[in-house]
Amino acid sequence: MDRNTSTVDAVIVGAGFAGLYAIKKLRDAGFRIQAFEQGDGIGGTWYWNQYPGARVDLECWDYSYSFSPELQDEWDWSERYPTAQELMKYLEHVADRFKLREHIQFNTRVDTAEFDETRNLWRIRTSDGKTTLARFFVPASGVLSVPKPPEYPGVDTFKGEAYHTGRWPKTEVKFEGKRIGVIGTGSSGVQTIQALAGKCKHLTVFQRTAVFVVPAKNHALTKAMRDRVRLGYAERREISRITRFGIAAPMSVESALEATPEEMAMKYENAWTNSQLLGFRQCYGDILSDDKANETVADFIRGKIRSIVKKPEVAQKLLPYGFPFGTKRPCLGDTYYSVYNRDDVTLVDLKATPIEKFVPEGIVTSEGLIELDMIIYATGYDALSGALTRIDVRGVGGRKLTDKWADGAKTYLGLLTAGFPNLFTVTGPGSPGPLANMSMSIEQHIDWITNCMTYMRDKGYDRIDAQPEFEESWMQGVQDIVKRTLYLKANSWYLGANVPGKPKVFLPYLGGHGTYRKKCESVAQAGYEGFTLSKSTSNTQETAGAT
Ligand code: NA7
Repeated sequence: MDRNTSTVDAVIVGAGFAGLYAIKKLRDAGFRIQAFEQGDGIGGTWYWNQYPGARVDLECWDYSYSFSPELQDEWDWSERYPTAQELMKYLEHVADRFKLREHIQFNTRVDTAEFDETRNLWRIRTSDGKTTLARFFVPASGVLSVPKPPEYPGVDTFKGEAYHTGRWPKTEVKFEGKRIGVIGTGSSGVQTIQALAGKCKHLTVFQRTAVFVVPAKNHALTKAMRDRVRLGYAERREISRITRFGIAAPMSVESALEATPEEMAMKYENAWTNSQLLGFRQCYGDILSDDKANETVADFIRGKIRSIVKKPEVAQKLLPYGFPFGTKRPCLGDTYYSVYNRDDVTLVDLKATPIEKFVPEGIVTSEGLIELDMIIYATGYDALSGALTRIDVRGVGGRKLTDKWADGAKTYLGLLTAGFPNLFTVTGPGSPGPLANMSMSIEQHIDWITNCMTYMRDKGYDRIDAQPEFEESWMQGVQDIVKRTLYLKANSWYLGANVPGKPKVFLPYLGGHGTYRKKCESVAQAGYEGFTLSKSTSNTQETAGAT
């Protein structure tokens, strides 16, 4: 073997929430591991998304690791919804506390991964020109990590500053005295807009689809608040593991259609006042499955928008229509709607006045040139499958992953894709991933993967692959579940609808985090039902669950 080639048990991609936990778990289980991270620091999503106002939209108690009670006890969150900077500090602390950095090679991109069928090894080539041979390949590269650029003529001709929220520069960006345009009004856009209003000469928001923004009610945390949560923390985490969204939030089973107007008004007012991401969806059991029930929430929030935004013509543009509430991830924001009462903020409704082109001075819409000094793209991501398909992955018979997934990503259980043995997808297509608490989803996946690899090592297996018929049936199940909901009515990133040319297939499993966890556990207990495990040396093969 030459100097440029090394061998490990597992290559991990990424040093965010998932990558760090994968490093810890696999190393502690005795595997030799090597992690590669494209950035020059820890943090993953939070490393790249340092844009103004960037915060997580789940409470810190839930969006954090649960694997270590000591970590939980020693880390003091300062706010209900921590900033990207605080989340980076937390992840850096985790990396130091558990001595994870020594396993990470920074500033290194994984370019290709090719499965060697004769030896059951992945041959992984990185941007430093080196090759690593690994029994297992664990891309923990994130579900929202490949920024999606805007698709307009002349984008590159703009002569001012231009940034994507998902690739925010590490150097200071100055806003004072500048005319800034923000394209996109998803979570990233909403947070950026709130942070920049009043901090620049003029802010122009280019809105393609009006979103539902519910109050964040972010606040600083006191010691008393932290102590109160810590008292019941273990139980809170246990409950989270069996719930639909991976959060200990009680979900109603009542129908909105059977509620009296007074009762409904009271519940919605309460959800608005004591808001959190799931607040409205908690009120009734049919919000995400019945159009009429959903419309009651949508209508309530539209009423709030009308009452906050003073100019009726602006309020009208901000009213979300055309997709049910909750089928695009709702955004959190305390000042979002009132920002539009400022004279130095302009809303451009791209449905009425579309962008025609970019020019050196700014953006030309159907109503003329808007001169800008800076453009911020808050245009989202090639979600779920994007990070993995950016790597040139070739499985059995040299088949390209991009060819296999040309009509939509497919996996069995969201964990392996048939024909690509020993490649574990973390919180990717076919798993609940972003439709549940991401940190919970990550821990559940990495725990399962570690147990599976340990089982294989103990039994002497060196290859695991998903059986195609189990994969088909799992993905069919994913589609069957979503058809019973309203999610297909929105052009969301869950569906790949935000990326031109991407197949429109709903990728996350909607059956709930708790149900999914049980399914994964029962598959493992049944000797990895639906997977084929084999040993290259003795040529033994065991097919669990073959029909
Ligand atoms: P999102 O939620 O995908 O939002 C992207 C926004 O950018 C959304 O408003 C899009 O409008 C808009 N967009 C995308 N392409 C264009 C073009 N070409 N022109 C105009 N507007 C465009 O990404 P975020 O980064 O905000 O949030 C991602 C997740 O991170 C979020 O769900 C949370 O989980 C955290 P559209 O709605 O597609 O019409």
